[in-house]
Amino acid sequence: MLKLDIQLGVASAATQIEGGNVAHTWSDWAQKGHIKDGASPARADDHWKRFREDIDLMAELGIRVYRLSVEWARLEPLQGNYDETAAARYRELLIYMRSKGIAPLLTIHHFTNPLWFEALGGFAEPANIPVFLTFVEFAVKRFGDLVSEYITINEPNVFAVSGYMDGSFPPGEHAIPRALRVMSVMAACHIKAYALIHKLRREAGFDGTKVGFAHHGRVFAPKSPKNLWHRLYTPLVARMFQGAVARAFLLGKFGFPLRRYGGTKPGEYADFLGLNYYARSAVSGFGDGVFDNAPKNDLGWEIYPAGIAQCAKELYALLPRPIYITENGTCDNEDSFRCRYIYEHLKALAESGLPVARYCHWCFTDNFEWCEGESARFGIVRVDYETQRRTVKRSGEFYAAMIAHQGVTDGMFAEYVAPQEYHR
Ligand code: IFM
Repeated sequence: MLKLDIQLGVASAATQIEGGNVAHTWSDWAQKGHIKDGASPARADDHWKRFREDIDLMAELGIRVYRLSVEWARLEPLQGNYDETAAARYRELLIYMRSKGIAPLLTIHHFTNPLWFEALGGFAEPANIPVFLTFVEFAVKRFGDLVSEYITINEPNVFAVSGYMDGSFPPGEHAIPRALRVMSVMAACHIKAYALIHKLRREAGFDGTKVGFAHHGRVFAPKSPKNLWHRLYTPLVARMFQGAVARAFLLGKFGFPLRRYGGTKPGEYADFLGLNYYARSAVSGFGDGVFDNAPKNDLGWEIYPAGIAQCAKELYALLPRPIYITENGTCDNEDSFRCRYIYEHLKALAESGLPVARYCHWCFTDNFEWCEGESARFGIVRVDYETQRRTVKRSGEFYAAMIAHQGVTDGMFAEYVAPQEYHR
């Protein structure tokens, strides 16, 4: 029996599930033909209209915590021009989930910018820090009575590297200094948003506020341990991709290769450590690699369960706070190894001795997976995009059973985990 003292929830992001024509960077990116299967976030899971059905399904599976995000471009379609009807709909969603006993963990920024913000230079422009904060203030004023836990920004390193270094995300740039500047500006946004959210909720008479960010952590290892260059590159890549970002966001310390913007000060800027963990990278230079014989998911990412505890430990060494796994999951289009994946990652956490309070599985429903479109399935609930029919997968049944039993019984292990194997 694997006993779990970890609250099990699920995660999602607005652009990936809501659907609808919204003037943001990802609808624009899709229109420009950058999505591999030609999909668009305009379809996704139609969750904007079907949220009750999705929340009902979560409640049926016993889920009690849901990490969701708001779509900035929907709430502020033009700068300073807020859509109160959209805000009212998010309130309906939040009220509905709370009525089903599901607590929200609300992400304010998850990869997508309104087009007007992008035109101002987005997060590459330090002058835009107050623009982001104005939106944070709007969100907390509208939803603060319903939400006590916030993630300011999701995966700033992935956002910056994919958008400004490898060019796979909008705006599709290829310049390392720009990527570093974006991470630095986002860190300033987070630090200021951390203080602002606490202040606004305190002034409104609410307590229990918790604020953090969702860090994308990977394990980096030299592709060939005998190769000197691989060994030298490994700590450098780890620092540039994640180590420096974590220090900046959590502690307000800006060392190489980041810079301080916005007059922030060193301090402690997280009430929990949010970690999104997926894979290990084999390092042979800049860029992403995989080990030859490693188990891999359907996108070719290595499956390396021990890494989730390793990354959590690194964050905890920087700032000892309760750990929230804000994402962990895998692209398994046939749902043929997801139960084993979940089991092994949770086991690594349970055995780590770290204070892991929460685990939000990515994702609840299959959804629009950015550049991969609809063809990469991460959900424990299958979505037929044509009919929008939802079907709980075997991994969804397993997840519900883990919640009901607060762990994995020997019978569950034999039924769901033991028969599954990873591809190589
Ligand atoms: O779908 C994404 C999510 O938006 C951010 N973290 C990684 C997930 C899987 O790629």
